[in-house]
Formats: sequence, C-alpha cells, structure tokens
Amino acid sequence: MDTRETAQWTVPDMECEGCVRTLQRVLLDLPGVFQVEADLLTKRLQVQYNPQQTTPTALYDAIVSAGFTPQE
Ligand SMILES: [Cu+2]
Repeated sequence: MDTRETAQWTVPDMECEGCVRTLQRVLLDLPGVFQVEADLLTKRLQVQYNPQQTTPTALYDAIVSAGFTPQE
C-alpha cells in the first residue's frame, strides 16, 4: 500500500519560477517523492513523499544542497 506524507517548509529564497523548477527537479529526483508544490507568494513548499522510501531530513538536505534555505 502507498503511504503518503507531506513535509512543508517556508523557503524565503524561492523567488521565481526558475527556483521552483530547480526545487521540483531536485526533489522529484529522489526516490519516494510523488509531488512538489510551491507557492511563490507565500514561499511555501510542500512535498508529498513515501515515508518508507525517504525522510523529511533527506528532503531538507536536498533543498539545502540546491542552494536554498528552508525554514520550518
Ligand atoms: Cu528563482
């Protein structure tokens, strides 16, 4: 069965569609990531993932590696 959880952060340095595309590419590349949604107005990033395949820490690290600063 597919378990699906959502992790979310505020990413203040996510400023344009280019940033969103970068984050989507990096995150969707990870195993167990189903969907990445971003709102440029609120700077909110939501990641739906399978907790059996990845962890919020791994997602967080991938966002940081892409050059962004996620906050809780
Ligand atoms: Cu940008």
